[in-house]
Amino acid sequence: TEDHLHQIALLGAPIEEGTGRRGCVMGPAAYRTAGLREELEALGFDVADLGDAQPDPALDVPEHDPKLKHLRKVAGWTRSLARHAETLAMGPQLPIYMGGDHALALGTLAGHAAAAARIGRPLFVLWLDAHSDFNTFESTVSGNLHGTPLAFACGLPGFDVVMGEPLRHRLDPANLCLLGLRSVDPPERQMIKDLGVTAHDMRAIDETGIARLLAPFLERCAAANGLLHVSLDVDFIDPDIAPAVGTTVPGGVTFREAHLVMEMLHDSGLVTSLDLVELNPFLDDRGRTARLMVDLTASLFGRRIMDRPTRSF
Ligand code: HAR
Ligand code: MN
Ligand code: MN
Ligand code: MN
Repeated sequence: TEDHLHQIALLGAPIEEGTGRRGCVMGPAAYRTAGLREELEALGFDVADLGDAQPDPALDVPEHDPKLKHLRKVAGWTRSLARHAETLAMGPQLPIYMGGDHALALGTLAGHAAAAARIGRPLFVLWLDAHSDFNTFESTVSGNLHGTPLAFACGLPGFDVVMGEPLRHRLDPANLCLLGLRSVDPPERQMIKDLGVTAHDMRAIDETGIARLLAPFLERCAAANGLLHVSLDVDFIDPDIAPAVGTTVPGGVTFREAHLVMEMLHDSGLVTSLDLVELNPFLDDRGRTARLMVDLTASLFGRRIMDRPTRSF
């Protein structure tokens, strides 16, 4: 299509304070080592590596909160990434955020929601994850803030301290789709139900097939002329083939299911931004998870086995 993006910007977001475990700080370097830029260039894209973002100081936020781990650091990252994301979303490049743990989505979702409001198109979000990441500051038991970005983005109360002001633009829960779930906390389950969020767990994938679950969401996004932000958590994929993540959950999607999602996303022509999150290279097995994430990204940007008509979802 006319507004199809041929330019990609890579932005590193080496945040690891949202998890209970160190190592995600090495994520952006691992994507570079695994050749993310080169693979995208081989697909014909003009790729600019913008280097790594830095967190804001966020000195108004308490450094030590008894319940919420590294709140100041996470707030600083959120503010910085929200700004970067809003700017990138208004420009000609399609941004890929190289994490970094999933708390980086507090920032990217805020930024892309703000940009969508400026552009005047609805923001849709596809959340590929074993976890629902729908905890609030009230409901979180672990205090790990990578478990909160969707609750924050949907405008649930209690998060004002993160931005230092109320969230300006929230994500409409009707435009959100969670896929790959197999670890959902009871309060998250209730929140998802109350908000009417589309959430497909692994059982639904087993029974229905991943393509049949994804297609209606893409149709809705296309019909609404939506912008589509994809957030790919490493633990979406089965830990047998993607071990480099701190929060492995058995029973994840297969190699082909993951690639099929990416291939359908490519064919849809809808994706306007992408998070690659939770890669912990310290836990990897000879770089295989980093390479798998690069290969999945390549599928999303058009690497294919055989030619297909576009919009075949
Ligand atoms: N629900 C749990 C919590 O809030 C686990 C969250 C883990 N999240 C991620 N990202 N690894 O999806 O603590
Ligand atoms: Mn073009
Ligand atoms: Mn996650
Ligand atoms: Mn997860």
